[in-house]
Amino acid sequence: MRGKFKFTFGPWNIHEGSDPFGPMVRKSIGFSEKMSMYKKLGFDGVQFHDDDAVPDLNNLKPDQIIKKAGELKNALNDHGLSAEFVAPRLWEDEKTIDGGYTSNDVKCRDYAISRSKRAIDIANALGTDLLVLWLAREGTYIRESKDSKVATERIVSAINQMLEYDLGIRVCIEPKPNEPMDHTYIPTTGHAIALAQLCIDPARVGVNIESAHAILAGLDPSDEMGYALAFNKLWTVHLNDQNGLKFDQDKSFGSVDLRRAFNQVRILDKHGYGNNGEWVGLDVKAMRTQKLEVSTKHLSNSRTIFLRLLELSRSLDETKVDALIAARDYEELDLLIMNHLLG
Ligand code: 3MF
Ligand code: MG
Repeated sequence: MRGKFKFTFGPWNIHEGSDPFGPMVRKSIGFSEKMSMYKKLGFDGVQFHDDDAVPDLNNLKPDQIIKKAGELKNALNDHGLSAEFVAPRLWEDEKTIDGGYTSNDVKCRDYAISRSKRAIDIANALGTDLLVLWLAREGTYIRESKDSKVATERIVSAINQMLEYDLGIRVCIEPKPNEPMDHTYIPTTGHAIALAQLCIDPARVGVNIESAHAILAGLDPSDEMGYALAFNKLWTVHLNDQNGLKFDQDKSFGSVDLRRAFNQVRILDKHGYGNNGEWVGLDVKAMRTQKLEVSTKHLSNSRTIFLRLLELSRSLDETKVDALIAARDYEELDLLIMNHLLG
C-alpha cells in the first residue's frame, strides 16, 4: 500500500534566527499570525510544545490550562488546522537544568512528571492522543554525574506514570544522541523501541524519527525508519537534513544529500506511512541570513522536495530494480538510481 501524506510543523520552525553566538535577526511573529500561514505554505497540522499551546503554563492551575487549550482548539478549527502532538518543553525551566525525569533531585523529577501530565491535558483539549518526548537533558556532561541504569529506570517510571495518568495517550520518543548534552540516554530508534518494552503498556510507546538526529548518531535515517516501521512504531517523523557531524542544523529536507532524502521518502511510501493518520513533520529552520519577508521558504521548499522525491520514488522502474537485485549487480543498480535522480 502506498503512503498518504499530509504535512505539519511546529511554531518554532518560523523563528527569529538567534543562535548560541548571536541574537535574533528577525522580528518575532506571534502564534495567531503564524496560524494563518500554515495553509498557504501547504500544511494542515501543527505540532506544539506545551507552552507554545498555553504560554506561561507554570503559573496556571490545571483547569485554567485546559480552558486555554480549549480556546486554542477553537482557533485551530477556525483555520482548518489539526494539532498533531504536544511535547512538554522540559529543557528550559531552571528545575530541569540537570534533566527532568533523570535529575538527581527528586523535586525536579516530580516537577518534570507533573509538567508532562499538564502536556497530556493540553493534548486532550487539542484533540490529539500523541505526546512527543524529546529527552533533551536526560543525559550527562560527565559519566560520573548519573548512573545510567538508574537513569533508564527513571525514564521508564516517568513514562509509566504518563501511561497510567491517561489510558488513551500514546508516548512518542524523539531520540537524539547529543546536544545539548554530551551524551543522552536514548540516542537512537533502537534504544527508544527497546525502552518501550520495559513500560507497562509497550503498545503505547513509539518513536518520532528526526533525520538529523539519526545522522548525528552516525546512522542512516531511512534505515532507522524501516526499523521502526517493522515494529509498527513510527508514529511521526521530523524530516530535515544535516551536513555531517556538528551541531544540529535542521536544514531543509534533502538540501544536503538528495539520495538520502529520496530513500526516506521511498521507505515511507513503500510501507504505507500515513494510512493510519501519521503526519509528515518537517523540523527545519531558515538560515540566519534570510530576511523576514522570505523566512518561511524552508518550510514550503522542504514540502516541495518531499513531493518531488515522491514522484521519483513512484516512477522508479521497480522491475529493473528487482532484476538487478536478482543478478546481484549492485553497481548497475547504483547507476540506475543515480540516473533516475539526475533525470
Ligand atoms: C531538537 C528538536 C526539537 C524537537 C521538539 C519537539 C526544537 O533537536 O528536534 O525541536 O523536535 O522539541 O519534540
Ligand atoms: Mg525534532
